[in-house]
Amino acid sequence: MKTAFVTGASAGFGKAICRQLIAEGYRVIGGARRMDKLMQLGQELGEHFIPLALDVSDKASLDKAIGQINQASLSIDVLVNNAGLALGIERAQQCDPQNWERMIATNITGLALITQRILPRMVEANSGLIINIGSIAGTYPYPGGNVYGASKAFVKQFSLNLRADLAGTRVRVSNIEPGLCSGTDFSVVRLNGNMEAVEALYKDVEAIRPEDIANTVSWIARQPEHLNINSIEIMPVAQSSAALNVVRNL
Ligand code: NDP
Ligand code: 8X3
Repeated sequence: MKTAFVTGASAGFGKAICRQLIAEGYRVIGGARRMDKLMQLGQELGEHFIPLALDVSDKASLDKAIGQINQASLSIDVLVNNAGLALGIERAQQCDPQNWERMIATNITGLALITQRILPRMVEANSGLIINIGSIAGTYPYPGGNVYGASKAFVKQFSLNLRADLAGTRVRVSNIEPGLCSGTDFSVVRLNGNMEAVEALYKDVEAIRPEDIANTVSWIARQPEHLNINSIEIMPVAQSSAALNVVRNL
């Protein structure tokens, strides 16, 4: 039985990815801070789902979680680095620096350190797949994207650099870069629980669904071993690029 480790499994994409991989016969370790949510998911998914208390932004928690995985002699075939968050939509000059620190600690440091802990065993086994969850925000700038977008640009370049370091091994790395997605807690967290603003964001838009991202993860994992999917950028049909901004009479 193959083992997947999904970070951020208590909600949104992570939860949908766990459901999909369990349905496909994987053993899934689901990590997140909210154990109650993970236990609930465990009741639904059964004995092949292993809930794991994990705060990727806290080194002690991360060390403990990796220690538990190693102690159980579970070797990870697929790592899905999904845990992440955006905090705020203010312009850079108005942002709360604590929000920036939390995004960096979670989306950059946490993702990098989890990868660093899991990678040596994959290289030793000469097998494994790392799927990072980036974002279109790592490619397309927008007002209020500042540190969140930059953290996802890190994920994009980190994924490519891992491929460079893993040359000569069979370990694979992919970056999924989704656009606007509804049905997760992402915007509730970003907009600090302002449900009116959340509803306005998704009003009359057919956005990506968490199941679409779970299907994409599953598709990547089913590719033959001689193929590496470097990156996949996904937007809802309702989303597209806008023209560059020009300010007149500046
Ligand atoms: P959700 O808020 O629904 O889920 C985020 C998950 O990350 C939760 O399970 C949360 O669990 C976990 N998480 C957050 N911080 C930590 C932490 N410090 N340690 C461990 N787990 C953590 O958001 P989404 O499912 O939408 O987002 C998942 C990923 O997809 C993120 O990386 C996000 O940036 C990215 N993304 C989202 C898009 C969207 O529009 N929704 C579009 C593009 C990318 P808990 O709080 O229990 O720890
Ligand atoms: C989330 C997508 O467009 O809200 O990563 O930044 S977006």
